[in-house]
Amino acid sequence: MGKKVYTCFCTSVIHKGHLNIINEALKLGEVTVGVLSDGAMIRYNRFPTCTFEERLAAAKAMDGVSKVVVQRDMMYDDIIAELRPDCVIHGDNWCNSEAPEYFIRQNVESCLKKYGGKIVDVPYTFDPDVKRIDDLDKERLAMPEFRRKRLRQLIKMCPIVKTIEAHSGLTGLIAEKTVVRQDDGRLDQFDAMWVSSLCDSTAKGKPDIELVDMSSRLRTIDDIMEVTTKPIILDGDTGGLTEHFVYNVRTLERIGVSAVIIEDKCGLKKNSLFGTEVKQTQDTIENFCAKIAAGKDALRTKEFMIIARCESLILEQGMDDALTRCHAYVKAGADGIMIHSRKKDPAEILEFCDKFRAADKTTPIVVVPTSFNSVTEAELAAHGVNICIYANQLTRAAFPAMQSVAQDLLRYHRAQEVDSRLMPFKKIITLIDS
Ligand code: SPV
Ligand code: MG
Repeated sequence: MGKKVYTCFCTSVIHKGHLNIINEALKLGEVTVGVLSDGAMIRYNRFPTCTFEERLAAAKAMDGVSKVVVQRDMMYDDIIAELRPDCVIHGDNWCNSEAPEYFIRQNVESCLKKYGGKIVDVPYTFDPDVKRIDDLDKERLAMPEFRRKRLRQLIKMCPIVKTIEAHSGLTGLIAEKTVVRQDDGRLDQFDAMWVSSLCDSTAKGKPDIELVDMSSRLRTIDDIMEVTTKPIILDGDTGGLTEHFVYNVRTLERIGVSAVIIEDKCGLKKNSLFGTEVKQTQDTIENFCAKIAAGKDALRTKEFMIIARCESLILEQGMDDALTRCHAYVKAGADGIMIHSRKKDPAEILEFCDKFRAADKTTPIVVVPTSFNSVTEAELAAHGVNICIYANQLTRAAFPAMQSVAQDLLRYHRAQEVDSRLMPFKKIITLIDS
């Protein structure tokens, strides 16, 4: 009797390379194909360009495959325990100790070792057709119709959508390409990007008072979009005049932004992290609801999200005011709410989330844990939060590093003393696709 052979597919498009693996697998015995679940695929690799059901159907349609199963985790412990295959077959790209998949190979090896199973590494198919198909699949993800809907898809797929600030092509590339291996060996990456008014203004050397106008914000978004595929949430400040907001949401929707978050302040906007130290005025519920409703009315897709940000806790107006406002904003059509706080202790935010969720089970909640930074993503998710935004950490990391290098160049009148703190350009350009 032939051997039990297992291979897992983590792809939206089946090409020559996959067919080659199946052919090699068939030479060994009876082939079971695992299709990686959406949740595992988005942490491991690229966001799928087709649905899970379509990926499953494509695997079932392959000649010679005896069985198709769902692999729910990027690690193989559960699936190997369930199937006990004699061998797991995979492209030999995972043999490269620099590749993120290398640790997955190690995981497979240790799972198989328990009962004498083997890994079969098949030479990776380097072929111009395969590369072209792969490039096309990636490029598709950057197109507005794919990128725009991706935030709503992620909210359904992820326990919490991990979002990081980007304000340039380079920070966009960091958001797009940073992948880490967790202690448990699993890979992780960010899901989405936040184009912060604070960081976009700071990058331009300007205060965060809605001085950087929409044309300039769109230029920043375009720079990011040119080199990334992940969805974008724009910090829309107050949304400006309703008469302008209705035009701006249409532009954002058309270019493929996924969401705009507007805050319930009016007059000269100051950054929320100043709280009551500066004069800030909250809009009336009535006016802000009218702005949300007008924005929703202007949209042409069901994909783009208008998220209402409530400043009641920042402006010390109390929990009840925050809850009343957020429920009213949802009633006016908001697709999500963002609640902000500048307390160090996350208790206030968590209390809000619990109370909001008690009355509204579905509307997405967004938080920005800058001040209450001890809270973990898992805790936020347990309190019903859907999107966690790391709103300014990249800017705050880069600024002191650049400032101290500038000071030392002036201090030593040469560059040698700073060199050990610098990344070689050769390494930086590995981020950039050529
Ligand atoms: C931003 O990043 O610009 C924000 C979030 O609006 S905060 O700075 O915390 O107000
Ligand atoms: Mg802002």
